[in-house]
Amino acid sequence: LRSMQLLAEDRTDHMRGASTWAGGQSQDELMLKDECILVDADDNITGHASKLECHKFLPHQPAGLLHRAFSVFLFDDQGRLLLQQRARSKITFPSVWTNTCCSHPLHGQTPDEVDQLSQVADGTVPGAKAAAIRKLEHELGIPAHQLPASAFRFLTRLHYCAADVQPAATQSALWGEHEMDYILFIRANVTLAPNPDEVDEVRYVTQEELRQMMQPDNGLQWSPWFRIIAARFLERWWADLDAALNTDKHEDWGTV
Ligand code: DMA
Ligand code: MN
Repeated sequence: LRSMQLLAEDRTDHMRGASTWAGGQSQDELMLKDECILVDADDNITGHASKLECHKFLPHQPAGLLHRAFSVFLFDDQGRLLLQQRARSKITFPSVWTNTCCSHPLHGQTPDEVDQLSQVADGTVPGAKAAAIRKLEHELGIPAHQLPASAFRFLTRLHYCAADVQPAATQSALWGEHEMDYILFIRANVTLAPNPDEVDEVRYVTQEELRQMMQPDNGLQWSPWFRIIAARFLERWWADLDAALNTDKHEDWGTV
C-alpha cells in the first residue's frame, strides 16, 4: 500500500509541476532502478532511461519515451494460455488482465538483455529471451530451468502507445506505455508461485474461455497491449498453435 500512497503523492506533485519521488519500496524502487532501452521507430537503439522517465506522460513528453519491451504468451500442453491479472499495487495499469508476462529488457544486465538489430533480423533475440526468463521467475515464480531459451519463439514486433487513465486518481493520464514490443510464444508445463507485488490472479484459459472473459458485459479490464495483440494476431496464431510454436509460418522479424 506504500506504493499506492507514493503514486498518489507523485501524481499530485506532477500536477503542481514539482517532481519528488521517494524510493524505498519495491515498485517505486524498480521505477528508478530499471534502465529501459530507448529506440527509434525502426528499433535502432538510441540510449537508455529509467522506467520512471520512460512511462511518464507529461505535457512536454506526451507519449513518454519509446523503449523496448516483451510480451510472453505461455501455453500449457493442452494449448491453454496463461493469463495474469496485474497486481492492484502496480504503478502502471494496475488490476488489468493481460497475457502471461510483460516487462522490459534492461540496460546493464548480466546476461546481456540488449539485442542488436542483427539478432532481431535472424530471430534469435537472446536479450529479450533472457529478460523474459528473468521476469517469468520474478512475477510468476517459474523456475528458470523450466524455461529453456530455445523453447521461446520470437514472432514479431509491435510498436504501440497507450495512456493509462486511472479515473480514481485523476482525469488526465500521467502514465502510459510507448513500446517496441517483442512478442514471444512458449509452450511449457510450469510450476507457479505468483509474486503478490506483481500479480493478483492467474488463470489458464482456452480460446473460447478467453472470448467469454473479454465480453464487455462481464466487466473485466484488459491491458491495451493485450487488446491490440488479441485483435491483430492472437486468434489466428492460437488457432494454429503447433505451427506458431514449431515452424516459421507466423514469424515476421522484419516488420514492425
Ligand atoms: C511492461 O510491462 C511491458 C509491456 C509489454 C506492457 P510491465 O509494466 O508489467 O513491466 P514491469 O513488470 O517491469 O513493471
Ligand atoms: Mn514499458
